[in-house]
Amino acid sequence: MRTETPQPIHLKDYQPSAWLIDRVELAVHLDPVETRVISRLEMRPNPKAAKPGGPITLDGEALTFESASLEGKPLTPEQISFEDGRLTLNDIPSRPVSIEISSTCNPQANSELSGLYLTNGIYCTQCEAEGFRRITYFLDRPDVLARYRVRIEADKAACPVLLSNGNLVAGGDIEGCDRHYALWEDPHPKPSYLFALVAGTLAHVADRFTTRSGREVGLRIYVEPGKEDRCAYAMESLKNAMRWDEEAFGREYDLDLFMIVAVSDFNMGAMENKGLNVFNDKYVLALPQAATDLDYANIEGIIAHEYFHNWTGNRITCRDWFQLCLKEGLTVFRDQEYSSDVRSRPVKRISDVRLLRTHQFPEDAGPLAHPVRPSSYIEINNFYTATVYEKGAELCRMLKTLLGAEAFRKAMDLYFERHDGEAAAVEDFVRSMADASGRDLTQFFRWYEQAGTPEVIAEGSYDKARQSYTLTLTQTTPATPGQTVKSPFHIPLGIGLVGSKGEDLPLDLDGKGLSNRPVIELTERTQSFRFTGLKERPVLSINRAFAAPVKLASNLTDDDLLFLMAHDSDSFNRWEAGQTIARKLIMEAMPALGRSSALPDPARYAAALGASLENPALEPAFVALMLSPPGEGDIAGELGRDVDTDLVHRAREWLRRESGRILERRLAAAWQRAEPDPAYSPDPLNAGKRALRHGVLGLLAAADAEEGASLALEHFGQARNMTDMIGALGVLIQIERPEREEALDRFYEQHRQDHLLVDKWLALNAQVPSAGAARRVKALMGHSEFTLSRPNRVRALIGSFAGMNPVGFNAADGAGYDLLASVVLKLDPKNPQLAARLAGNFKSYKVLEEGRRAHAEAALKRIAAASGLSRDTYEIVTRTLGE
Ligand code: B3K
Ligand code: ZN
Repeated sequence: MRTETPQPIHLKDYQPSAWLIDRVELAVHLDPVETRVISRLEMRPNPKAAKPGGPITLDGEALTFESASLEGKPLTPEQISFEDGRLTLNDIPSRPVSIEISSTCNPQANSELSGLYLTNGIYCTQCEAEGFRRITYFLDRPDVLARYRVRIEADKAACPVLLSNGNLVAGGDIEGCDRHYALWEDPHPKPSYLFALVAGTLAHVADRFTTRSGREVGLRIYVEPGKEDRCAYAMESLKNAMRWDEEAFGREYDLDLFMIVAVSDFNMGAMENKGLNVFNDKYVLALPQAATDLDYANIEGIIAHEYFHNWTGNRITCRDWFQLCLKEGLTVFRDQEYSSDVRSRPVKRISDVRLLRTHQFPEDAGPLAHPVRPSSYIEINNFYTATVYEKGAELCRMLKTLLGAEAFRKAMDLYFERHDGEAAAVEDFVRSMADASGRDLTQFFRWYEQAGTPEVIAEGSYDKARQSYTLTLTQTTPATPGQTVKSPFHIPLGIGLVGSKGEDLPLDLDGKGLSNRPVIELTERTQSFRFTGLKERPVLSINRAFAAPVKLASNLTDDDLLFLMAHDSDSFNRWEAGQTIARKLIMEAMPALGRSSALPDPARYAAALGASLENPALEPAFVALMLSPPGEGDIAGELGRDVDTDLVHRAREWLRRESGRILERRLAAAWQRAEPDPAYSPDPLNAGKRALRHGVLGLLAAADAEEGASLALEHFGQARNMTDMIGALGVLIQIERPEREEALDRFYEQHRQDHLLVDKWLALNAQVPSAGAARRVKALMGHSEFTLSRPNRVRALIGSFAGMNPVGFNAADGAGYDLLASVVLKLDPKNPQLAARLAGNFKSYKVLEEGRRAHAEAALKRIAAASGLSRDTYEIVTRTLGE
């Protein structure tokens, strides 16, 4: 329990450790309530420290200390002191020493799921960011890299499988008892956050991979016995990712064994521990009748992400936690590129931008805004954010855009060559980019240090007499907490000038051809670009492929946007044009709905959607994305203040309803046309056809609730795979009709045996967009299936409610906020990481209209006033309130 106000840690205070650890030998005696860890550390003073050597202070948390010795000699009580869980060993000579420490921990009591814990009878660890200190006393910081040898000993019957990082070097029974042991050795030095240990009753599937240079790698996926038949897709994904990293980045795997373990209780998606990835089982297990197309895509992407960390994160790790984006942003970028290569690039790009707009833009616009590389934190686990991950990936993408593919690859090679085996900083990465390309990236570096989403205004004008087109770009970035003044960013923007037949016109920028790499660079606050040799007025297509994570406004007319929607050769901007028109229509509809004055006319927008529906050249998944207008959070962000979430919802529904009505016949035809192969396959084409059908069904239902509900119920009843089932339910939950409850009940009855499907059922319930949603969620919290002890359950019910149900969560009476506050308070003592993450759902409360804002603020204050709040929740709540 916390007694004092938590203090922030600052980037500027970074100091190298006074001691280094070269080797670690752990002996772990597993026991549910008293696991003993004896650790032998080979340590030496760090020559790079300001004061090498001196007393050794080791991090520790929730440990029971037993003894410590120096070179075999027990340390006396006078030589040992404790402060805030940390252990200090005094009188240590300033030379290489060997320290041995014995301590115990209690896995069964570990509800935080950080350190060593038990889930479904399986021992499992999670050490990132600072969980290793909950297993043994250690220099638990990422710039201390050591070689590990781990001996695990456990009851044979309870734990037939004993796993740790690296290669298995020995194992066997222990005479005279029911226990056995395994000895693991990891030849690669690693920081403690990459340590892992798993033990229990697990089955596995095995495969092999031969690397480009001929190394034979054994691949294993461990799951609960009986689930082996659900691992095939994950295994294929792993092999594809391994091959891709060799081809795209020249990176090979470096151990004889690569293991993945799927567990059902995990604080996040997955963890890249060296050679032993631990996964939330929802990102491993898949069968057509139990996983959706989206699940398949997530499995593919997350398996790849964790695997790619082996180079970006593990071989080159982070100097300190402020550098988190160095591994996370870069690895997200790599997994996005991988998915783009094995699936559809435009569809992946659009999906990623939608995610950025839903999660990162609001973060950047609210009280929790922080730079991609933050300069201070109270609890590092609060910084595994959309900004560090998704915006961090955008920065890597912009570097690639600025350098070009070839120079970017050279720069990546240089980065690996220079920093392999090191704990690096963001500066090292950007320096490799600059050195390999000869580009000055000084201004670009601001992207890492300044928070907030830049707003770019693009104004173009055509001069017929001169046959030139002048584009004036202006950038501004709103103030964010602690950063009131912003300097201009270095912004690369993909550009096209589209001729009247839809063709890309040659780009002649001040006499310089741009056609090879059609990218312009905005570095000033305002800058003009003049294109010449244009015989007709072109239509501007700017920020193609969403090269820069900015908000864009332009003087494009509705005609221009409709034209781009039909003709732009850049698929992203084709989709974006539709989004821009839809956003405008929704914004215009809002005051009209409020006052029942004249509504805008969506006919031309709907007609353009209709044309996309019938264009055989477009991939179904792309058309599905076209059909969906910007999300409610996106609209709220655009409004920026006094948001009435009900009105936003009504306006968006109005547009969907009108579009559905106008297109009714054409939608019905598309429904027939998009029928996928009857045998389920999760491949992008068939998945796209299903996505399109569900998009179509959604619009039909928006147009006619009765018809829509019956069609959706029929689709639900006939569904032969989980995607169709969830697709139908996703439509039904939007409709206030008895079919909704019928389908939800049937789903539960059919699938109550499968915990991943119970989670889906809870999540669907949580997303029913009604003012009474909080009541439904509260009732489900009393359901026998619900427990606060399982993160997936909590995220499914509470996370979906607060994060994906804007109408329900923001109900005008404040019931949604009260519910969330109560859950956060109950959860905080058990699992502070998860509690803080849920509390993050208040991040946009300041844009709400007065009544809602007051309710949300009261709920936040109720949390803030609680005594003994965790550092995690304390930090989120106080920052959100702006205290
Ligand atoms: N590196 C982990 C996340 C750890 C989160 C710690 N609170 C998974 C990933 O990004 O690959
Ligand atoms: Zn990651």
